[in-house]
Amino acid sequence: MLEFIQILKQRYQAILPFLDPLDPTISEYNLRIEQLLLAEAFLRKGEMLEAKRKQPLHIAVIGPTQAGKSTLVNLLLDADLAGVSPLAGYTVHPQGFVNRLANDDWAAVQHYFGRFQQRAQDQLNASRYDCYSVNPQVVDSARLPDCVLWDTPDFDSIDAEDYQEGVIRTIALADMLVLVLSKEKYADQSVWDMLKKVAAFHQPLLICVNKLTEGSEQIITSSLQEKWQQCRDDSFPPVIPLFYDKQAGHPQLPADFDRTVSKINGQIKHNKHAQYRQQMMQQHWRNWLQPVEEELEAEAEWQQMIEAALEQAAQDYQRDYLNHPHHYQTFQDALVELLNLLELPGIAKVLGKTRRVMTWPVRKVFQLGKKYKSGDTQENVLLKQIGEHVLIQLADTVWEKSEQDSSGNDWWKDARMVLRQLRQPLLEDYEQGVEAYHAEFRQDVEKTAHRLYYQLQEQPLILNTLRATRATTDATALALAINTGGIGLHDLVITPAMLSVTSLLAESAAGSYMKKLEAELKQHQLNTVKQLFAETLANGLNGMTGRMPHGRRFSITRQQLDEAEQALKEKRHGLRIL
Ligand SMILES: Nc1nc2c(ncn2[C@@H]2O[C@H](COP(=O)(O)OP(=O)(O)OP(=O)(O)O)[C@@H](O)[C@H]2O)c(=O)[nH]1
Ligand SMILES: [Mg+2]
Repeated sequence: MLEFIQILKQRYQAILPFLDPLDPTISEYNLRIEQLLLAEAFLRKGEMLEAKRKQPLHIAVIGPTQAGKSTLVNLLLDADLAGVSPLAGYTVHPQGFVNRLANDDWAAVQHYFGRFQQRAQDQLNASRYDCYSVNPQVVDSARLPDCVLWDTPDFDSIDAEDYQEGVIRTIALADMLVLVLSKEKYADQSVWDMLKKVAAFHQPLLICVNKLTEGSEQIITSSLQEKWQQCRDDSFPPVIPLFYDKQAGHPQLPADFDRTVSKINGQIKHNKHAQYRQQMMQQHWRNWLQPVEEELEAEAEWQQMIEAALEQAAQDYQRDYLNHPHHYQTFQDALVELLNLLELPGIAKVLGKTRRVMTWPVRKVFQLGKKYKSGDTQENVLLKQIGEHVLIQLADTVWEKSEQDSSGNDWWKDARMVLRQLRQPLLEDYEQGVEAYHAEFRQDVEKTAHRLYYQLQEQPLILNTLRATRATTDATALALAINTGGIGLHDLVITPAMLSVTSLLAESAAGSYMKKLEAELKQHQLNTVKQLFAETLANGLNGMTGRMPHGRRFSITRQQLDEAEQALKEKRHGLRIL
């Protein structure tokens, strides 16, 4: 699941720059990236908790810039370890400080921070925000329980967006939060936005209001409470006022601070972490995956369109060729071949010629301004037309879809563009495929003739009768009939010479075998043509999605999505056991 969330977040981040700056989806995508950052960190903490080893307490000090976070960290540690400065946005990396823990106790943070690099505190610099430090100097402060105390960057300064991932990672790592507000900053929207965001973590929290002047704490506390109730459902946390100690030069920590912290410590519910994670994931899941679903749906629709177009193409081919009484001639080709095998070459030659002559006018009709190759048979011309028709029809539908597309990911617009580029090479590839098919299928025609011939050899009576048959009409008469248009292609089978052969065959004991062979040849031809469609047209069209501009695609497969959803459900199941 963690991996899936990371991929999803990365895809959103990668797609953002491709969007039009005025596109309203940008703010929506930014929000999702933020939620995914939170989810990723939340899942990381979950992994950490599920590892058998006992984890130390992590406390994160968070707040707007210049609220005095680093100052409070030093105060709690009773040591000046965190950098304090009047420059806004001074702390820009998560920095951990260890109170009474052995190094081994907190070693798991390295794994938790993942791609973030651990550096020495003085090696942290603004050129890389994906770094953090854990100070090796172990302190012994009575103001805190044994823990790692984290100073964090702000979330409201100009550059805050650049280092927000570090803030979120540290917040999710923390078992407890200390929110530092100042008199000036407590009402800032950024504070309440952050509190709303991290509500899903269900961490106990403590609010410290810094830079207070005597007498103002009451008003601020009640204002805080009011604001809290507007943005959070859980109970209002303890508020600790911090007054400035001029003599000491830092705020004064109330004497009972450590007691307040241990009270909050008791509210940590690690056993509910999985449940809270689950709730968060389910709350956003559909929304996060909406553009992914749209992309997958568009892809699935595209697949269906291809399948439907090719199914229609196969039907057209059957209607206009295989089952067409005038156009179908493959089996006659087999019979001509049979005549050759029967050593009736004279008749075979005449019939072969007749066939060629007779297909000429048909070819002429089919040309319709387009130049087909001279060797093209009627079947080839038809197949090429079917291929063209498939591409025209798909391009039209894609164009319509792209005009109506409101999904925001422009899938159909990209598809339209790619299809336009792909159409010509795809068509050329297909036409070559048609010719190759035709040449190769010749072998199947010959095979059929041979099968018929072998069958006849077992029936010498028919064979002899066939051999004895002589063409009763001479070739001149046949040619005359053709030239005067008195004979059609469909009549070929009943030209006198053919008639004697086919009727003899049909009426003989070999008749049903001949019919069976014809049906088989037809079926085989249909399958071969379907395969031709699949290997050329379908392959090319399916491959189109891979050629679409990758930058704007989520490219998450249905399988990845299904597996992630399964993992989400399984977790829920596991929780019931808990
Ligand atoms: N007057 C007054 N100044 C304070 C108090 N607490 C902190 N400061 C000063 O406020 C400035 C900011 O303090 P920091 O602790 O660095 O604040 P921060 O929240 O860590 O700020 P960033 O790291 O920039 O986000 C420093 O100059 C502190 O000395 C206080 O209670 N009163
Ligand atoms: Mg700081």
